[in-house]
Amino acid sequence: MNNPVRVNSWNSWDPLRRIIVGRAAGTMVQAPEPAVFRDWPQDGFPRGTYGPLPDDMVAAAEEQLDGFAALLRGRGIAVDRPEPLDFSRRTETPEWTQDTMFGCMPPRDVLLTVGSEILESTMSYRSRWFEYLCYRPLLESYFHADEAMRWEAAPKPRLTDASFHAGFWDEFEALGFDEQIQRVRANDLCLTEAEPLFDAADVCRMGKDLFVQLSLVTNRGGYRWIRQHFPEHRVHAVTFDNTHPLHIDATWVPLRPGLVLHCGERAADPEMLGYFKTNDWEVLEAAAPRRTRDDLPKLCFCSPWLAMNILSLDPNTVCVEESERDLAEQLSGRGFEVVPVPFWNVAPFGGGLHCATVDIERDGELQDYFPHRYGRF
Ligand code: ABU
Repeated sequence: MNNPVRVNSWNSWDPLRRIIVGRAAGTMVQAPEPAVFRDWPQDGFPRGTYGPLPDDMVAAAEEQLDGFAALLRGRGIAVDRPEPLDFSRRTETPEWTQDTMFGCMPPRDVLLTVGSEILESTMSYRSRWFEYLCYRPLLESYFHADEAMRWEAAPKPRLTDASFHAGFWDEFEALGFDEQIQRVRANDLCLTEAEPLFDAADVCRMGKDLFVQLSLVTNRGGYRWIRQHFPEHRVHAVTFDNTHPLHIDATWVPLRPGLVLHCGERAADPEMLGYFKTNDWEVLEAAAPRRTRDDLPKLCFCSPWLAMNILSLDPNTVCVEESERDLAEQLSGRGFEVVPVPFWNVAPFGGGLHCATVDIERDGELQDYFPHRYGRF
């Protein structure tokens, strides 16, 4: 590790000094399991089938990930990379067996940095239960290099059948939009409340406030666990009008104090909007993505709103996928330097520029950006 390590990050916009960038190698269309629905007959993976993503797709994604890492290094940011496992291996605990793992492209899902702490999330897929191991060499090295680093792990979940609603996907996919949204708002989705479950990417860090999206991979117990774990923070459970909520980082994206980017198709709860407005935050509706659902890369399980999954290098500089020119223009118009990064080849491996990274060090200290209360917030 070249630069001295100091784990410190309270939000997603302070000047970035060190980051982890994921890897695509070995990523699988994972074997069936209760929380995951995959059905891509046109791309060689009809429901129930699984296997490695094709070599040409891996090579194209690795090229973009390496290019992004080089770009960040060129700007003086230290970049660390995880160590992939053999994700095609069967894994098991005493309570279940899973035929494959997934991959390690999206570190954002697994690790949450809050101040000097890095927290390993529970994860909610059996195929991702062991993914933390890809990051252990880095976490060990940070722990040895930085005396002040706090290394935490949420309770490893059991993920027995009791953690999932049997038959959820067939029942849910047959519902209309309004019924699906009602279920999302009630967090009556795939996960039961048998145990706390969350992915780190459902947490939006804004200084003293942490916003936790209840989603397909984060339940109320997960939110409660996070709230209890960070007693000095205000931790809020939030939902949006998104029929398939999976991580908050293509829905609600803070850019700098006073400005948050919002996906207009995924309406926020009025009380949440009131909280932001009362505290003088502008909620900016993001420009529509250039891609539609029909021209997403094959085997992509994210939506076109991955366009919004941007990475801030500092409060005035954002990395945006290079073909998303409307969003780039919108942000340039707000005074941002926009750094274009080719990245759509990475999407089938689990996300965009924010998903593919996790902040380890940013300048700055803990600040309160929301001095005024509003409703339940
Ligand atoms: N973590 C990526 C979320 C993608 C989406 O909302 O479509």
